[in-house]
Amino acid sequence: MTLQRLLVLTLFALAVSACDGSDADFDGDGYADRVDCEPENPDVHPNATEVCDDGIDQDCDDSDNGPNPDCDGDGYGT
Ligand SMILES: [Ca+2]
Ligand SMILES: [Ca+2]
Ligand SMILES: [Ca+2]
Ligand SMILES: [Ca+2]
Repeated sequence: MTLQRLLVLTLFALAVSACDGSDADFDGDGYADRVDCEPENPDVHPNATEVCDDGIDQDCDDSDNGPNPDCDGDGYGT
C-alpha cells in the first residue's frame, strides 16, 4: 500500500515537472509560449516592433500604440 502510494506520487511529480519549466516555442519566434501573447503568430511577441493603429498588439503590452502614442509622428500624442 505504501509503496503503491509512493509510486503514484513519484509519477505525479514527474508529470508536473515535465509540464513545469517547459519553454516550448510553437511559432518559433524565440519567445516561449508561456510569455508569448500570440503563441501561434511569429510576428507577435514581447519584443516585436509595434505597428500603430493596425488593430494588433504586436508587442504584447495590451496596447496598439506602442511606447510612443504619437502614431503619425506629428509630435502630438493621442
Ligand atoms: Ca513563440
Ligand atoms: Ca508569437
Ligand atoms: Ca499594433
Ligand atoms: Ca502593443
